[in-house]
Amino acid sequence: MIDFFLLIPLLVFSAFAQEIPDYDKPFAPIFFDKPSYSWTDKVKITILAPSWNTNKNLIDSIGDTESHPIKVSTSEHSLKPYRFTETGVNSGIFSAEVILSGFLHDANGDGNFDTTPRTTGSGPNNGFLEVDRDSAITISFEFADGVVLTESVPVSWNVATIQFTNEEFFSNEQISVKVIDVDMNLNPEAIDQIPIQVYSDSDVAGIILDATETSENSGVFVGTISLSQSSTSSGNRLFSIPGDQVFAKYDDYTLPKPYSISDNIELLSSATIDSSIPPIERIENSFIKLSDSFGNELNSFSINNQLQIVGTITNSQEHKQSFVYFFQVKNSDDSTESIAWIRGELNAHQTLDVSQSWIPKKSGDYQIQTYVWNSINDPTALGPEMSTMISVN
Ligand SMILES: [Ca+2]
Ligand SMILES: [Ca+2]
Ligand SMILES: [Ca+2]
Ligand SMILES: [Ca+2]
Repeated sequence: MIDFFLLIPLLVFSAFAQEIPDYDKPFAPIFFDKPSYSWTDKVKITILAPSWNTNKNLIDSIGDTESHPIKVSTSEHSLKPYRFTETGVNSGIFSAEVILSGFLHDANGDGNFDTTPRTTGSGPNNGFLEVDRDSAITISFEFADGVVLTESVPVSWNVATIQFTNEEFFSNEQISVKVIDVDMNLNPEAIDQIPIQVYSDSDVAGIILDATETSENSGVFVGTISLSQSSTSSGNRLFSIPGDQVFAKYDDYTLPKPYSISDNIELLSSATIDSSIPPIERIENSFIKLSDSFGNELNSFSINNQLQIVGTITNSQEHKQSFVYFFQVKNSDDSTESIAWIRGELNAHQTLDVSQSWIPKKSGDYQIQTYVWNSINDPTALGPEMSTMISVN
């Protein structure tokens, strides 16, 4: 029963459209698959024309006759007659495709044109049509004698967007950047590529990455790189160390009004690179050793005798690390008797002995502590704290 009720209005609608066009409220059964197009897009057009379904058992065609032609045109170029074919033997719906072929233009700034403008084809899927940057595609169909249906859709360029997939990456992660520029879908039936410059604070020249279209007709481009802390940039590998900003730059040479056709703009995205090693594991802080000024290990301690507090630190990372190393002595009241620090930088995997002298002035028990921070102003611990107790007589 439900099917029956749905069928009735459709038949009435079709009959109305076929016989008595209402010119105050024009019947325009021509549809485009997008509200606007770029200069090298594929345009899919659908026309509802049930009265042209002349054979319920065959795929019918429309538009390819001299008496009732379909014209696909811009203000400068046109394809006529252009054949549309029925989507099913009894659908009454007709469709066709036209690929826009743009105009001569260098779309990526390399000095060469990237398009092959041409106007050719007779439908339903083989047509190419030249278009300008600011244009429109118009379909006109002599639907019945003296009744011409038309529908237009705008063509323009678009400002691209560029973005890293995250705001922050770990240094051992793959890093992806995405550019959306539908104007660079230069061939809607093949995967296109665009160049993106990717660089870091540590390598400002960086690399040129070929970003690949996600599908034949998407206009969305993704490129992926890896980072190295120890090797120079090459291919899809960028030299960058934790703490760097990385940047991706895309030049859009296909800009809409009010830009001129020859303008280009630079679009930039940035992200932060964080070490994949947690801060507390970046520097290995070894046990404290206590010695006299000749380096001999001490087991007993007495007033007014200088002792050396000796620590050993190792950089666990593939890159340089600056640090501040603290020596602190506390008495049995937990008050600080002495504090000193050393500022420095460790190369990748470098081990360093650090020492500080101290002369006990009073007998008693003392706690000696060492710890390592990122900097005086950034008390992020880069390694575990070490502690030992001594008795001074
Ligand atoms: Ca048919
Ligand atoms: Ca070019
Ligand atoms: Ca493409
Ligand atoms: Ca563009």
